Amino acid sequence: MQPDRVIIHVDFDYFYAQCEERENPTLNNKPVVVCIYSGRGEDRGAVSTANYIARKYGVKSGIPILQAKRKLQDVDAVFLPANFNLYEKVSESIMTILRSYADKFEQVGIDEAFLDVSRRTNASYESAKELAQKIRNEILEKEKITVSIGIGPNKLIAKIAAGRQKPSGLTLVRPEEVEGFLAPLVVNELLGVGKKTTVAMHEIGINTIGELAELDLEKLVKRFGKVLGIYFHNAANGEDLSPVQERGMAESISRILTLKQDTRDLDALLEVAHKICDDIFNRAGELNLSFRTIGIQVVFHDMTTASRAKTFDAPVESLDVLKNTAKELFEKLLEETPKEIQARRLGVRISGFTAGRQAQMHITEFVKD
Ligand code: DCP
Ligand code: CA
Ligand code: CA
Repeated sequence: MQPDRVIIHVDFDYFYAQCEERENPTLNNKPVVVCIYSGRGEDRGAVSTANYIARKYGVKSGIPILQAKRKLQDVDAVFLPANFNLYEKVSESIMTILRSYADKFEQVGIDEAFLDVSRRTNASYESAKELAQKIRNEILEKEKITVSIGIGPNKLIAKIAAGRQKPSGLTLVRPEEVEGFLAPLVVNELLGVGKKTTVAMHEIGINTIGELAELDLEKLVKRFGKVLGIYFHNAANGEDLSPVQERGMAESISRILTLKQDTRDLDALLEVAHKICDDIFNRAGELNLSFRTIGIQVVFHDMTTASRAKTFDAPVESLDVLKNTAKELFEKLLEETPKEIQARRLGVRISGFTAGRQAQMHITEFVKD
């Protein structure tokens, strides 16, 4: 049997919007909406996230910017374009703080992480709670960002707990409380239960995690297949053995952008592609990664996609090589697609990483056990 574990999950509150508030105090007490503009005309694009004041008006991630503007038309709201460099910088600083509190650490995306604190707390939930408060205070003091924290016997419970009392929440679920904690929650609180699965579960009369937990495993397997059926059964019963583990080096760095208009003009494509090249080359430099593979990707106006790549024997050292290779690849790709098909979006990707000296040191630093 696995020894008792204590896992902490941390999720930063309304993260992109909170970064903007931190940088600009005049935003205080106003609805703040962070937007990802598509570049195809004013106000076209989607809401990335919004602060909690804006959420009261129904603004949330993923809705069109225009819809958000309508919802907030009578109030003094602020709409800002996403500034990813800022969010990445803040995220990195907070992750460094979090890592220092963990026996084992796992970052998930830009604003979440798991900390296995079993050893340093002696598997005590009381000391885990104190630790969580310390973590929260340090992040607030040093980075001026509020986070929500969940504590539980595994990653599944810790993550659900962190989402229960946002913002600035701290939710503790001891092993003996797991069943009662999960039972009343709706099934889509479980990771992997999306819209379709929720509907499928409603069809067999399942609404809550408690109901799912009581359902015969055989019935679940019949309906969802062996792998998913067993997963749902275990998850609904609060069981999750997955370890907290440091994620390896990124496999690739890429960016994709939408063209101002559909085109197959090479210069128009390269204008955007070179911007992306600058970006990803810098990012690889920051991470001290050398790459050997350069790839391009195009989404055409009919939503078909195509990609091409080239791998070098030795690491690519210069931005010029990256840009020239991207150019070659786009040229070839255009030649090989029918004349009437126009490009709409394009991306550049680098991969085949080898770590520079500094990055290697960084990686061994992570291995604490
Ligand atoms: N994000 C995005 N588009 C989405 C969802 C999220 O661009 N459809 C970005 C913006 C968010 C960040 O990812 O700030 C983190 O996503 P979360 O789902 O954790 O949402 P928030 O941190 O914004 O809010 P919450 O306080 O609910 O965690
Ligand atoms: Ca968040
Ligand atoms: Ca998140």
